[in-house]
Amino acid sequence: MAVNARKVAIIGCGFVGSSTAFALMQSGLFSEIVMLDADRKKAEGEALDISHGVPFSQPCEIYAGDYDDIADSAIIIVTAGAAQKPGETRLDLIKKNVGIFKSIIPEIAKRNFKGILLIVANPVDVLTYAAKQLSGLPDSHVFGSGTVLDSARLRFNLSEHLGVDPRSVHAFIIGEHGDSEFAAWSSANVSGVEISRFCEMRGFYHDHDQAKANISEEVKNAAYDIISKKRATYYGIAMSAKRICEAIIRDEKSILPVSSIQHGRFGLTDVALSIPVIVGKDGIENEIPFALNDDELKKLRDSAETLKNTIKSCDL
Ligand code: 6V0
Repeated sequence: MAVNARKVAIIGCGFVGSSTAFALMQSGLFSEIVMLDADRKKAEGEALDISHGVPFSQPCEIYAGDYDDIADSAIIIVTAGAAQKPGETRLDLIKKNVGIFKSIIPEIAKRNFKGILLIVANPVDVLTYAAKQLSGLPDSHVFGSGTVLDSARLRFNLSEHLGVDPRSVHAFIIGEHGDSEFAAWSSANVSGVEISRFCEMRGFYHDHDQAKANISEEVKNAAYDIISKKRATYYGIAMSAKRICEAIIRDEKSILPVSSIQHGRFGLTDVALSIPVIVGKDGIENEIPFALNDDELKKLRDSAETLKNTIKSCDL
C-alpha cells in the first residue's frame, strides 16, 4: 500500500501514546493522526481531547481508528503494552508484552504496510526484535526508541551540572534501554570540548570520574525514580518519539541512538540495541563509525548478551 507521508498512527493510547499524540499534534509534522487502542473509547476520548488543541496549533485530523485506517501511515508508533510497575524491571514485562505484539504486528503486516514501525513499548529492544520477526519488514524500517530518551536525560543532567545548553552536549547512552545501559563517556563532549575539560572550565577540578558515575547512575535510575513518584513516565518519551518522527519525516539524516537490529557491528548480530545511527526518510540509513574504548566495548557486548538471553527465553 502506498505511504501517506503526512499520516502517523499510534497503537496504544495510554499515558505514552496520548502524550506522543499531543506532542505530534503540536509539531505540525502530520495532517492525520490515527489513534488505536484495545479500549476503543479510550482512543476516541484521547483523540477528541487532543483535537481541541488544534485551533491553537496547525490543521490536523486526529481520530480513533482500526487497522484498516492505519495501513498507509508513514510511521506506526507502537506503545501498547503493560506499563512498568514499581519494583518491576523492564525485562519483567517481556512475557506480557511479547504476547500483545503477537496480536498487533501481524495485523499490520497482513495489510501490506510499507512505512516505518517505531517501537516504544518496553522492553523496547526485545520488542523491536520481536516486531522485526513478526512483521517481515526490512530491518531499516523497524526500530525502537531505544536510548534516545536515556541520552536526552544524560544530556539534560550534564547540562545542569555544567551550566550549558543541553543542545550543545553531545553524549550517548548506548546498549539496552534498561539496566545494562551505559554512558559512552569516551566520545562525550560539549561542542568539541572534552567533558573533563569543560568541568575544569566550570571550576570542578576533582573527582570527574565520580561525577560521571553519579550522573550515569541517575540516568539509569530516572525511570524508576519517576515511576515511584508518579507511577509512569510519559512526557520525556513523547518528546523522544516526536524527535525520531521529525528525523524521518523531514529526512534530516540525524544521528540518533535508536534501537536497531545489529548486523555485525562490534561483532553483534541477532539482537536489537542502541548504537547511534543516521535516521532519515528511509528509516535507518547508515551506521556511523562510533568509537568505543575497551571498557565500553565490553559493556556493550555484556548488554547484548543480556538481551540475547531474554530473546531466547521468549517464543519468537
Ligand atoms: P498504559 O497507560 O497502561 O497504556 C497502554 C495502552 O495500551 C492501554 O491504553 C491499553 O489499552 C493499550 N493496549 C494494550 N494491549 C493492546 C492491544 N493489544 N492493542 C491495542 N492497544 C492495547 O501504559 P503507558 O502508556 O504508561 O506505557 C506504555 C508502554 O510504554 C509500556 O510498555 C511502558 O513501559 C513503555 N514506555 C517506554 C518508554 C521508552 O523509553 N521506550 C518510556 C516510558 C514508557
